[in-house]
Amino acid sequence: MSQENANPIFDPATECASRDEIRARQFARLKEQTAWAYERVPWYRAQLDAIGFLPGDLKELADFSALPFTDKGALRDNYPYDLFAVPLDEVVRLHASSGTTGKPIVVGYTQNDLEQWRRSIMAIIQMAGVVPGDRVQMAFGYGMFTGGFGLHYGAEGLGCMMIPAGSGNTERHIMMIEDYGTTVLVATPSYAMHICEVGEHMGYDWEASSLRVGLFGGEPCPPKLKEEIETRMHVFCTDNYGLTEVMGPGVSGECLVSRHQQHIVEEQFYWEVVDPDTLRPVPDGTPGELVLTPLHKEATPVLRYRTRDLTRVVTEPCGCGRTTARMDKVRSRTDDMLIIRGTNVFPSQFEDVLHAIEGASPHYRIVIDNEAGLDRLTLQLEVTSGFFTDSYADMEAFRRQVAERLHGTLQVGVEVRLVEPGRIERSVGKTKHVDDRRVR
Ligand code: DLL
Repeated sequence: MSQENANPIFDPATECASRDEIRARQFARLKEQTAWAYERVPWYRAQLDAIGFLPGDLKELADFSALPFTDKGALRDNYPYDLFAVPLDEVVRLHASSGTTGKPIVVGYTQNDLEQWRRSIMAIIQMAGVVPGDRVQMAFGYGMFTGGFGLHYGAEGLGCMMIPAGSGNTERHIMMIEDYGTTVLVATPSYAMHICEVGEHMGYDWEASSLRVGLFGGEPCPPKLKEEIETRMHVFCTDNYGLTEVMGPGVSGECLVSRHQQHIVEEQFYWEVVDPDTLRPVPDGTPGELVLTPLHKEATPVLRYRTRDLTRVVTEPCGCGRTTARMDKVRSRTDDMLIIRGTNVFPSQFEDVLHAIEGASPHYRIVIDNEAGLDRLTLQLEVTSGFFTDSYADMEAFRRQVAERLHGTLQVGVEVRLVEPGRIERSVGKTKHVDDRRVR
């Protein structure tokens, strides 16, 4: 699909500046952020003290790579507020995302953080061809997940009409698109595909629909899926990337020219790409793990956050006129985090839930596949021999209990299938708990 609309640049002064100007502005902000974290967060002070680094030692950009990384573990260990850099009465919003185990990781926003976030979103949605006056229908949930509120306020800020439908109830989404003349749909790509298929079954004519742009993100959008959504739903499908730890959505977005890469909002984020083994920076354009430092974060500043996302970043100017760096689509991670319908799930969370349930054996397999475009999560679980009975009612009650506990922890539905003791294949080497059958 072509996007005929004019695609003005949100802020030419920052998005079209020379590379030197961009890096110079980033360096000035990095100095501020490093001092902010050092002076206000004991954990950061201890990290920097441990290597004898004072914020004043940042004399040039290259010095920044001497700083230690921050990872999910640091956020987990400091749950919930120990990494906050402002008094809690200056925090006006909390969001959270799954931790590897037990507790989630929590981030906070001051009024100014929300304003910066709004600006990032305005930049990336305008890249995608969204203009003031567009009618934007939200299919992300409005909850602790950053996707709903983040994109909501950014789209409102740009002057769009927000339709806060929220997640779920697919038929109602289709009705709203038709009745309200929705022009932009915000969703995970897999949920967009599902909406498309449900519409087709209802006999909805996507070609005649008002829908023009898909603002998708929160999970990888493989090229095949993108192509399929564009052809069947007749929308211009754009992908945007972000993560809770550094802000939420709004880190990078796809413009109308560079369809396989995403412009990083460099006014807000300093990016580095490192070799995931040596953790040393790699030359521009070389694949590696993305490391991000938000440049304006007051409530929860983060220095050198290891995203675990694998990508490559190039800095040549883009045909759209922007000079901001572009990252390749993220297709894989260096850890075992799974993204199920936009929700982050770690196999270790299954482990923790099962460990606490009497009768659940340590032998299980997590199977992920797609049905009608939607990810489906199934747990095949062996029951311990002492617990296994022929009573259907007992086993069904047990199955339900496992499913409910998993749902409570993971925030996504899991179909639990019980199997007899000894049925899950034992492996000789590393046990493979996850069988991801999704087509990529
Ligand atoms: O998914 C933020 C977001 C919401 C981005 C809505 C875009 C739209 P988390 O729940 O913390 O935050 O998950 C972050 O999801 O490290 C990636 O592995 C993955 N991810 C997010 N967007 C994309 C994308 C939000 N467009 C983690 N392509 C990240 C590939 C993505 N992976």
